[in-house]
Amino acid sequence: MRRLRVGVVDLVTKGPTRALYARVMNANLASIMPQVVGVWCEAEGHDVSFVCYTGLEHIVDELPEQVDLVFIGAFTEAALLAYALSNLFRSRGAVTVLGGPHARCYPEDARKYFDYVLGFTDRAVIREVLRDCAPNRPMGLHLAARQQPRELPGVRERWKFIGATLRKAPLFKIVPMIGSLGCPYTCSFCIDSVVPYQPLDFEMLSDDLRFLLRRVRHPRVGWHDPNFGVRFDDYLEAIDTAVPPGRIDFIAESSLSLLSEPHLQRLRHSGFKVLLPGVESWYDLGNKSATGLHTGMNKVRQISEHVNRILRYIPYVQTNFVLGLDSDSGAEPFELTKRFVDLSPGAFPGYSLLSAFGRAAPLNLEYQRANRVLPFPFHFLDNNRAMNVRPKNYSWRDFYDHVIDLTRYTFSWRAILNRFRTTRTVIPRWMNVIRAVSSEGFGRIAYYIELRRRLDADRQVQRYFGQETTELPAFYLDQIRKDLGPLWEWLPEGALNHDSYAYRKCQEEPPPAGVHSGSASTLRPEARPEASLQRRGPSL
Ligand code: B12
Ligand code: SF4
Repeated sequence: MRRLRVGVVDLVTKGPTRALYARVMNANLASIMPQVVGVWCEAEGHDVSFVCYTGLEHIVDELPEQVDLVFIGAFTEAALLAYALSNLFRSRGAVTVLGGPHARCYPEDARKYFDYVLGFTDRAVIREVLRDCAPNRPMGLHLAARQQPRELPGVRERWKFIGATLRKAPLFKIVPMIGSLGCPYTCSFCIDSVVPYQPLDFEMLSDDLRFLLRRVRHPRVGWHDPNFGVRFDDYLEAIDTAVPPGRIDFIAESSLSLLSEPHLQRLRHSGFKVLLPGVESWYDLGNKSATGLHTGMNKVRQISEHVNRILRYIPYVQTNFVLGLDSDSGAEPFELTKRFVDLSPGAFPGYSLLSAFGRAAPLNLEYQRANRVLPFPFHFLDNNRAMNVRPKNYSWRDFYDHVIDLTRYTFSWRAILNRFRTTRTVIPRWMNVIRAVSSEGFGRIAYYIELRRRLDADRQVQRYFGQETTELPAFYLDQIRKDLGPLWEWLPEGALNHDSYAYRKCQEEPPPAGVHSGSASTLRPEARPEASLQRRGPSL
């Protein structure tokens, strides 16, 4: 095989930025898989240039002038940036590959702009792409392994790329690690609800932690496991055998049902400093939060006690909620969340607007069948800047009134002060304040208020939200142009629009004959000819 010049780009932002938060945090949001891809490409004998794009670099200057193959990892919010970059690299003669959440959720769309679009990715898939390395245009190949990889290179092997990324984090540096894939729970809105739980090699994990202790004075590790702690004892054993208490700080996302008091004691002992449990809803998903049949105010009391208990062991807790679920109606869910803010003043509430990321979750099919999905450009699909599912039990105006009210309550000076007083340690205290007064708190309030004003006054916005038109209001178009900066020029034609019903259409159509097939036996080509997608006419 020819020795290739390979570029790997990890996009952790949706465009160039100078924001203070981005300077401090973005490098800490780096993904694991682009680093893995870098390791696998080198192991196959190729030259790799790696860049984690945090929005501060001149992305194009970071890679060599001539690259044969460029892998880009992107969330959907960064899809337009990824499309623009692909266009740019293709213009210089490179073959381009997209992987990551956007590729998994919107492969039909991504194929228009990339030569390869990857779903589940293991070493065989990467090897196949390297071997093939050909332009596939106008429609790229969609390749995916049958399941999540059984093993991934650990910190030791990824260190070269981790180190380069963390040099961009000026204040604190978070090393990304993972010990499991998939999840045993079945929350219907989640991408992992249909992916079986699978632990990775715990011995390698211990070895990686020892390696890290030799490299960094006081490491911080962010676990990227979809649901940390499912095989709790094995997992903690692997950590405790390698890490003397207090030598590494850990951050993890874990469901409340896994955070019993004995588990919390153990987590504290092992150095866990930040936990992000999902509450999601006061009326749904009781099994995940271990509240069984309790709903409404009963659930608020129960969860709030639980969260306060967690805070006695763990200094920083973010509780995640989804706003606009079908189980919600009227003011009550929002009022209940306000009560939770009062009863658990030390927790930082993270709010996500209900979002359907293409084919991410089984529930998305229902939204598409009910014609409830709005075609917001990918750029806004970050759980906040747009809600692309029409709420079942609210008008848009009512919904945003409630969202504004709740966000104001949560980030009122009274709540900020309560949070400050109740939080015992210094960094978490100030972290809460910074998040509240920055784009996440105050910034979102201002954004939602402006949007709400437009729901009354801007005819384009009204018609778009009312699903009378799919023509993008200038309000949104201007934001994309501004956010992409110089890369706007490279945005391929058509990239602002996507078929937001592609998932449903694929499910309804019989598999097309003669679908191109990848050559490796592990590959599951999921390509569907574009013609069959387009035959069904406009999306709304
Ligand atoms: C850990 C995690 C985070 C971490 C780490 C983020 C990161 N950069 O990796 C943190 C907390 C920082 C985070 C933040 C956000 N997240 Co998040 N996160 C996850 C989570 C729980 C696990 C993802 C993971 O690492 N899995 C392990 C890897 C190995 O598996 P995988 O993701 O399935 O990837 C496979 C393939 O896609 C492929 N692959 C993945 N990346 C790449 C890259 C390349 C180049 C290639 C070739 C292949 C490839 O290989 C893997 C093996 O098969 C998922 C939910 C979930 N349950 O999966 C959400 C998820 C990915 N996050 C999501 C979102 C929306 C966000 C935020 C926008 C939330 C917000 N409002 O702030 C931010 C965006 C941050 C950013 N831009 O970097 C969505 C993404 C939906 C989408 N289509 O964009 C998900 C799916 C959750 C959901 N809502 O359903 N997140
Ligand atoms: S517990 Fe978390 S990771 Fe697991 S299915 Fe539910 S939302 Fe997804």
